[in-house]
Amino acid sequence: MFSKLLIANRGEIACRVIKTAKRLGIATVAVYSDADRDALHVQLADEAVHIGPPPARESYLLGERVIQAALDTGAEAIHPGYGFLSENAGFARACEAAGIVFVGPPASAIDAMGSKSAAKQIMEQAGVPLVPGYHGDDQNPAVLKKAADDMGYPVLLKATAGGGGKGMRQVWSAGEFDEALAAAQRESLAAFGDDRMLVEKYLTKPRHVEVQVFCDSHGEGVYLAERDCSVQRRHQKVIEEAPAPGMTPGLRQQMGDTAVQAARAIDYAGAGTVEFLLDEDGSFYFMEMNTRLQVEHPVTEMITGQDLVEWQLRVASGQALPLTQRDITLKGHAFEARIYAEDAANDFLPATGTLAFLQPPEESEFVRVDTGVRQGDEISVYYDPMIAKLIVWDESRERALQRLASALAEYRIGGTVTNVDFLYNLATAQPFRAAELDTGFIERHRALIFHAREQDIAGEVPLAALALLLYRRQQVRPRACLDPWTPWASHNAWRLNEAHAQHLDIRCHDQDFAITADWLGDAWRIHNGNQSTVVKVQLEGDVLSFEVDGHRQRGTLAATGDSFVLYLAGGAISFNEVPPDTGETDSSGAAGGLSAPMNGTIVNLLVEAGTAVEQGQALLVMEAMKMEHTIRAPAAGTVDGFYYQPGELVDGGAELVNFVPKDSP
Ligand code: MV4
Repeated sequence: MFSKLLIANRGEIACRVIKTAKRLGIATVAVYSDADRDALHVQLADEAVHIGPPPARESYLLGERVIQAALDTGAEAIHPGYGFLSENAGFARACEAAGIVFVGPPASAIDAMGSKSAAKQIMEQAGVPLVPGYHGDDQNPAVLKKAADDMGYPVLLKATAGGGGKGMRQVWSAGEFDEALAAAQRESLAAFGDDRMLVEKYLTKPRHVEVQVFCDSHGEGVYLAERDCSVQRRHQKVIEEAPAPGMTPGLRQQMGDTAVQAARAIDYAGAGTVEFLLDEDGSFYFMEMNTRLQVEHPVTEMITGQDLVEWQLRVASGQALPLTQRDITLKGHAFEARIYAEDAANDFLPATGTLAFLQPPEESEFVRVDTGVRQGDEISVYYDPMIAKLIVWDESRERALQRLASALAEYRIGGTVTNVDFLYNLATAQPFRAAELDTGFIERHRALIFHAREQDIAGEVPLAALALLLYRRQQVRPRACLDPWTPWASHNAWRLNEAHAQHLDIRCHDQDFAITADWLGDAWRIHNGNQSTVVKVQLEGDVLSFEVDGHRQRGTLAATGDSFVLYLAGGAISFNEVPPDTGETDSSGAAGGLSAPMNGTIVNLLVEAGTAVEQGQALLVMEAMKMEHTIRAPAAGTVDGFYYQPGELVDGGAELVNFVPKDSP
């Protein structure tokens, strides 16, 4: 076994690999970019090597720097995690050439699976079932049309050079084939520089079921059951589970043996995943093989009781597989939900910001949180905005799903927008509970999943106001006051000849509430308009215990700047104090500058300073989260100037443009 391992990755997977390495007594070396100088994976590793500026292409993707770091620190092996260099055959070869073990499959296996169409041809020769279709080199439209007619409609046109859902087009009848083919070829040529097509029978409600395989260097290969990853959005997995609902032992063995057969076809070693499309009639077809440890591997670990990173390290060091096929037993059911800083209500726009408040659910034998961030960390613009993977297990799917819903309800994150509410809606949607899974699930149940939580504003605002009031008092707790009885130290709003009343103006969901809180001696009467509520409250640390008419509940207040989120049993309520009206223009850009929606880089200024512009006219382009954002004029007016030049980094909220509306005085 290795004595020192370098992890060529960052975030949760780097932390996860380090955890297993430590447990095995293996010293660990992390690599980090400027943006990750204080990251959790750097803190967890025994050593760490700086490898470059934040952009991955200038740091984590520079194989030679990673290898040099391993050589400089005496690491005998490199674990690539997933993404980055994990499926880069050239990097695997470079490790080998440097005398360093690449914890993964042979470079030849990575190459073999790198091209989707070549992979299909290899699998076809190995007797692995493919979706009925035409994968030939003859691209004569008449040949493609005949193949479609022979297999029957609907068919799916797939760009040979495509993948991950890109370059696919459904054709529902012979009459529309020619036009669809021409369009698909044009799109493929534009996207991939290659217009070759394959034609497949279109499976209208398939499931994405993938099999975890493991092969050692002694010719042994096993499968560790399957995972259902059908719930995807734009080909990104959202929630994964193991085992696949409705799987029978017979079908599991059939798919497992086929997956191992696929691995053997390319002399595989290490952890691999064979992805299948599972049709409604139980037939299954090879889709692709991933030559890395998958993001969702923890659900397999939870039902098999195996540590797949330990298996990887043992196999990479030449050991035999820890278990034979008959030794692998399954117990219970597991789910994984990917917690992201993204705005589900805004087409999942990636979000950035500081994790000013981060309170994951408590971990136990039932709940596991794999994360690479801590409270106070920044969600960077340079990398995938994953906050954590929430993994749950229990003895049945129903109980595991209940745990998932509870754990999501307890996941408290303040400072950036997240997809937690979206995941909660998904996990509690009746069709999901009924395991009515197929790759179209999210699209089909949009209304169920994308609804905003019914907010009981009237019931929650009084609690929010009280939480704020107590929070404020905590903030002004007297410093080492010499006289504990001084009236200045009292916080019960006592006033001479006046009721003990406190006033708060809070804004919640664009509504303003003028709240008065009267201290009654053992409780508060909260006046909200013509409603009043008597609330008993206790503050223990950052946990508030409320009681209203005998109903008691706990809440946690997250303060991020002058914004607040009160997390209650039934959900969260966001609010802030209404700023006093100082007569200044608001910062929404109606006057003064326009602010950056998130951290990013200025790409291009589209107008000259001093230019008169129309409302909606594009003024500049910035890049963030690998996406371009156009900043537009909020009204007709004049651009007096820009505060940043192309290439400059800007923080979220920074004013970018000095804009003067047309009708301003
Ligand atoms: C299909 C299909 C239906 N019929 N092939 C999407 C990306 C790539 N992995 C293959 N994909 C599909 N191929 C045939 N003949 C439906 C999909 C598909 C899909 C597959 C797995 C997971 C999610 C998906 C989402 C949309 C479409």
